[in-house]
Amino acid sequence: MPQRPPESETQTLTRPELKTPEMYRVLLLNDDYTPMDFVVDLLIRLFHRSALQANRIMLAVHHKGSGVAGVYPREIAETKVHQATELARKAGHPLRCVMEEDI
Ligand code: TYC
Repeated sequence: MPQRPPESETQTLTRPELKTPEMYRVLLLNDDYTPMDFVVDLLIRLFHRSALQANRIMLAVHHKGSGVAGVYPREIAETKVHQATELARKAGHPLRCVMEEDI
């Protein structure tokens, strides 16, 4: 019969705690100058929205002042904000994109 090693020689394997990541909403803010088509393209390319969803989100931002482009873990949300802002600036548009915790 195989013998187990004494307790002092055994290793306790602990599982690392897996926390679900905190999620952040990436918001687009309305302004009077960024073309509607640019916002729709951005939502399709960067936030992987369908053309229909992208149009709806853009119009919601246009009418209500802000709208959710997507919800992501913190680092991904930060990257999306950075990329959206860069694309807008390079195209000469004042579009603002911000993030907030999704509670
Ligand atoms: N209000 C802009 C216009 O009339 C369109 C727009 C929509 C701008 C959404 C920014 O996040 C935005 N051209």
